[in-house]
Amino acid sequence: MRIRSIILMSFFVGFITVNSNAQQQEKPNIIIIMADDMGYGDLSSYGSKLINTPNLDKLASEGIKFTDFHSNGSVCSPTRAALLTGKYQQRVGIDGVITAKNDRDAGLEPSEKTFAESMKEAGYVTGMFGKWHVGYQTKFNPINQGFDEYIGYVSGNVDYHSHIDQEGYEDWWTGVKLQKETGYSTDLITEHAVNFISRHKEEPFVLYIPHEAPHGPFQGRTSAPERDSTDKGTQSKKQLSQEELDLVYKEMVEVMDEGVGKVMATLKKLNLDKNTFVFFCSDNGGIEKVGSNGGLRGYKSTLFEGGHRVPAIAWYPSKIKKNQVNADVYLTMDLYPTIMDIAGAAKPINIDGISFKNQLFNNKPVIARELFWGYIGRKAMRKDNWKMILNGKDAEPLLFDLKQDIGETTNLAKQYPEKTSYMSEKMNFWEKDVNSGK
Ligand SMILES: [Ca+2]
Repeated sequence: MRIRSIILMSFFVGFITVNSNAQQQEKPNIIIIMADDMGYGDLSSYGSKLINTPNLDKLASEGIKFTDFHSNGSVCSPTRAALLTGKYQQRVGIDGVITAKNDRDAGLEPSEKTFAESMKEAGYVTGMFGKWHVGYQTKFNPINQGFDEYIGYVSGNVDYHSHIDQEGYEDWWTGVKLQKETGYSTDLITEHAVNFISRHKEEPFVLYIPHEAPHGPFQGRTSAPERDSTDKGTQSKKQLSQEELDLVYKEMVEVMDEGVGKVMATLKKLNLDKNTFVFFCSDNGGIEKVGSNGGLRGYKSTLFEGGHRVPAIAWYPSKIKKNQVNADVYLTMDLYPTIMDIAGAAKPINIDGISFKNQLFNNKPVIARELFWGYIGRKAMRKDNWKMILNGKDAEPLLFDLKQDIGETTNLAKQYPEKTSYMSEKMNFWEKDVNSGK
């Protein structure tokens, strides 16, 4: 009887030990890195011949490179609202850019539950360093949306050196307090991210690193500041030649890539690299005058692929097999439920995104979905390889077969009237649905 108890006891002790290790493994660290306005062709691993991005390329070769990942918006604020809430941004009233000039009272409502709030409930410490762009007022600050720590700027872009926004306001915050720092914003963002990882190495963390690069103003590490607080914001005052612009843009992406390398080296040094999921993507497509959208049609702010098909990389060597190329269609809003799923936390309810953990870890086929984009009166829809765009109420419908025509050159709307009318109807229904709560 006694021997039996001892055996039973050792079994339970063993079970508890194993269980506690498993618990630790069940809570991996999560890092989301987001580039700003970086085009589909701006990384070496996505075909850039000009820009060298060895650190992001390494993440891709050690994990998954996505070829059909999309930002929710074709401009900044909408994509960030979708990332934070897991919903189509129209549902939370952020269909367009929250501008430094006209929208100083607007923002993502504090009542919206962000991924940071959900991850906090799941036992994570949460940090964010970089660009917010979903509200200027204190009530909208990241600190009041679930982030334990925040350093960065709340507008769409700041001078990389003076940290002044487009309207001449100081815009560099520690939490809800304006606090000046000296340095190139990309380097400061990296420095704070690395510091956060070091300080929280003993507990599960979520780290959101929304970089400024390579959004304008186009400034490198040694460029002179262009804005001061008396300046009501003429962006990029200094006129750069195309060649100078290309070189500074290259530097901006490469400094960000260097920062990704520092974050990854920190994970390795602290022995966190086996238990950290890292996801990288851009918040919308590249702009017209610099960088590359890799041959896609359109640019930032359009609903052609160049406006929203973006580079994206997933890395988690202990769970994700290396050297994969994934051609499934995902949107930024899918990241929220995915990281909750990876964390083993309860799935958020009433959202539009889906978890793609099983596709990442187990190569399960993705469920077929109809997906939508909208931007100030224009809308687009994706169903399988078909993409439809309505550039305004009375505009001629555009229908493309992306499998044959990724450059969206041949409008097939007249050849496929049934498909065109089905998709038009779906888009109208979607538009009504996402705007119904307002
Ligand atoms: Ca952007």
